[in-house]
Amino acid sequence: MKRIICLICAAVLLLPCLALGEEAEEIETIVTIVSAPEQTKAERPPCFPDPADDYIPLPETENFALNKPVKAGAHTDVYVEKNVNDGKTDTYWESKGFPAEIVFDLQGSFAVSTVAVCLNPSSIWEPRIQEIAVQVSQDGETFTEVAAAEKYPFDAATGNRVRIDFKAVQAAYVKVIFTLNTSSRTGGAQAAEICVY
Ligand SMILES: [Ca+2]
Repeated sequence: MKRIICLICAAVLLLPCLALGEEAEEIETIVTIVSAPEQTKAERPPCFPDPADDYIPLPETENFALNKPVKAGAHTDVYVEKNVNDGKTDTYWESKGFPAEIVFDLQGSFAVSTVAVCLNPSSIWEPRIQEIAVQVSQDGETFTEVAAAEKYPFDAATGNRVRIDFKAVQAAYVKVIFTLNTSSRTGGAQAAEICVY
């Protein structure tokens, strides 16, 4: 009796398998080959909102500080001052302590009215406040304050950038002075890019 029950069970279990096997043979295989796009980093589909729409806007005029000579005091680790005006927000300067001064030689006298300080826009860079003042000079020795020290909030939601506007003034040198950074990850000033317009 037991043997009969076992045979019936085996038949019940095998039947669906046999049926599936027959069906599998009938399925027509269709393969569509799609060429992969040239993609080296994460990209936003066009239908998604662009986070940059919420960034603090920067002037579209020439950035007089871009790739110009720059001097600063001691830096942290490998985060040297030449990273601060190389045009890339994924490289940055980090001072060793405060106050931290960084001076740009604009290699010419220009009418300037805005300094922008940018961190990497990635949200990995948590919100923080940095206290910043701006001075200008025509000879690189005597500087005049054009923007007094003020606390500026950096937030990835607005591009991790701040914009310091002041009355237009002729300047051949621009000094940016940092006196505070509330980030818990550093004891110094941080800037991925400093732009002068
Ligand atoms: Ca940079």
